[in-house]
Amino acid sequence: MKNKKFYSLNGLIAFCVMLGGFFVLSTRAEDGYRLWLRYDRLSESSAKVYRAQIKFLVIKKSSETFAVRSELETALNGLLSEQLPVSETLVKNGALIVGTPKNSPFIGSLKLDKELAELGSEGFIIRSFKFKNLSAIVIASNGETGALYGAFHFLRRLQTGESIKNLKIAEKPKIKLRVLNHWDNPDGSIERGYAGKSLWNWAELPEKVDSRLRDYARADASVGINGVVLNNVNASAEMLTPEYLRKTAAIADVFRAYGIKVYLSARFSAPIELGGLKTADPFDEQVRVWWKRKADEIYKIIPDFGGFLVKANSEGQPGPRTYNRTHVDGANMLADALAAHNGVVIWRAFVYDMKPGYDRAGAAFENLQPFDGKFAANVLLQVKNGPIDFQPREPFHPLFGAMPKTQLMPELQITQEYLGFSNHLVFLAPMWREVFEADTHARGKNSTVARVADGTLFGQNLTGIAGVANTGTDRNWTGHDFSQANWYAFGRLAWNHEISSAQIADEWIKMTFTREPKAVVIIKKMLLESHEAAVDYMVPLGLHHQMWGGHHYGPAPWWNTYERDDWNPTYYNKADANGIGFDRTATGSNTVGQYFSPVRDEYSNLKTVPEKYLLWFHHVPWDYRLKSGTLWDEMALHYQRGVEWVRQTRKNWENLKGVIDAERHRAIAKKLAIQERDAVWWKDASLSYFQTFSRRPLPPGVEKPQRTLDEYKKIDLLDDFARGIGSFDENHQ
Ligand code: GCV
Repeated sequence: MKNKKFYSLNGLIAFCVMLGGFFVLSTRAEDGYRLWLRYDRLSESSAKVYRAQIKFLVIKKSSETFAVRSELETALNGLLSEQLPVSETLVKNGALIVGTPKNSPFIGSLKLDKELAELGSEGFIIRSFKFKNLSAIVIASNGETGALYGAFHFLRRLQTGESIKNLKIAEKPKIKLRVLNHWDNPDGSIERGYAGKSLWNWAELPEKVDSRLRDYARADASVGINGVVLNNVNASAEMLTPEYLRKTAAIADVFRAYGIKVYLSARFSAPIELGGLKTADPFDEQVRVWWKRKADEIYKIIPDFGGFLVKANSEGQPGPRTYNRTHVDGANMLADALAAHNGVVIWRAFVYDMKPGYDRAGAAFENLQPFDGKFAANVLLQVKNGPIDFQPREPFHPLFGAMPKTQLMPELQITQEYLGFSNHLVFLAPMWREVFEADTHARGKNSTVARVADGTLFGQNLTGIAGVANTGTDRNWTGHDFSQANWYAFGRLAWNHEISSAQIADEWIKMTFTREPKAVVIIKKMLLESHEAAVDYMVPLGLHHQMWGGHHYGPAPWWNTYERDDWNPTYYNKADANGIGFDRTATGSNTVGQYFSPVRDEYSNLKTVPEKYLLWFHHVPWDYRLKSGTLWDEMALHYQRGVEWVRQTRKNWENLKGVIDAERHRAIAKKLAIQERDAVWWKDASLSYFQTFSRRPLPPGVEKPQRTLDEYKKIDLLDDFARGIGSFDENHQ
């Protein structure tokens, strides 16, 4: 991708295009780098209204306030196209006063102590004040980070065209640790990364720190992300060497001003690899001492280090079970080493063993639920949203609700490993909301996954949420310009899981693309419908894990050659002459029994299981009657519907030509072309294969496959893609 400047004048090209009589707008070239923090000048009429209320900025000038001050100055000067005067103390009519009671005498005088104390150091208030002839807006928090979050919140109102009159806003995050997990390797590659190389340039660090890291931190802070695990959970011990710790410290120095702590994935066997010990047994005294010393060493150079993330005894990673110890033994040993420094251990529940005849969906529960109440106070158990592995749709993970004495931390995947990489437009907020809103019934009605996560269901204090990052060195950060929306949505939902997908989409569109009302409606529809459409053309009605082996791009429902059965799509679809689907009820694996009643009863019963989970829980005859037809016909129609959605979306996007800047419009149009091709491929390959069992014709309205099943089996869609339509990074050229 071409290297362009952050504020590229190069692309200041204005278009005036009439579109269907609706749109007359000017656009300028954009490369997506500025994300949702573009701060371009508002229309003169909006700017005028805001300028009447914001005449100057009152904020302390110190290194502690640098992040918030520079953001506000850049943003306000850009949005209002006026150089705002800045003062430390002079409070006059039209002042925007920002700070904490400690650094702002004016805020100190407002007697907000009790209110601010309740909101904590990350919470904030934004309030309009009137004193005699003076009106002012105050953004206040007990902490610098809260003031920064308040500033971003205020700026969002301006960017999205909201009123700033009579403000009375008080916010605090619902979840404490809002963490991105980067699966970045020391060599710069990213496991399941589809947007270039790692943002951390280990070879150049710590001497040279890429200025891009600050923009990354700004973007994170703007949505309230306060933690970043820098390296892959398939961890290299090298990350814990003094050399890499110095590099990590340099990154932490940049992030600190933005309220972001760094964490590292720790390789469990590091005492052997780095310490020369013979074992990594958590009960071995030398091992315990090694970790304690390592923790001391880390905190010496990174005093606010967050802690360790650990993938143990999973997919070949070392762990305590290698030494006949338990997950608790391993996690608590590390927790002990970090406790003195207030660090946490985030222990992953993504653990599954291959036993003959077993159901992978039940494995994490079997492995970890018995340890409820045994983990140390500074351990969080990180649980993927569903029981298998970030599939396009999964029912919620049965561990949610089942470990009331353990701090469960949902893990979401922002990067689209199973969802078309950075080629497909799939907005994930609706999928995540579906999980948050799922009712576990652990304590009767309204025992939602969200309430497990935010600690209100079981009264837990330490809470967290993780998202596997989708960023890289691509100029637009995420490969697909629309994938930026998933980074944004993760942060917004981590802050408050009650924000609707529609609101998140609305904010993001207005800040990232346009505030033109009709365009907003069109783009919002694209975003909000996209997840359901992707499920339709990939894995409708509860199918799962039907992707090509290894890279997981494109369909391969016939795949059965992996030694590990549970890596084979055939293990999951179980298609045969009788029907299709994984029986997880009492007549099958019975892992549905891991859910509380009445969820387990609802899912067990063919009559009551939601159609979206049908084939997740049941093996269903091809001629079984669903609400509107036989299973076979309905399945085929779902695939076709997904394809048609992409076609229609391409048309809708075409209609936005001239409304959206030319560069991003073109890039997205190319991605949508790829998505259409892939959706057709998914439909054709899947139906061709399943038809060999169903032996039924395609129902009317479903197009015939373009190739033979043999061809689909032979051609790897990802390879074909690389040879064909264009490489990942070409799109912005
Ligand atoms: C980081 C899936 C992915 C792996 C990933 C693993 C995990 O299996 O395919 O790439 O490893 O999940 O979450 O640990």
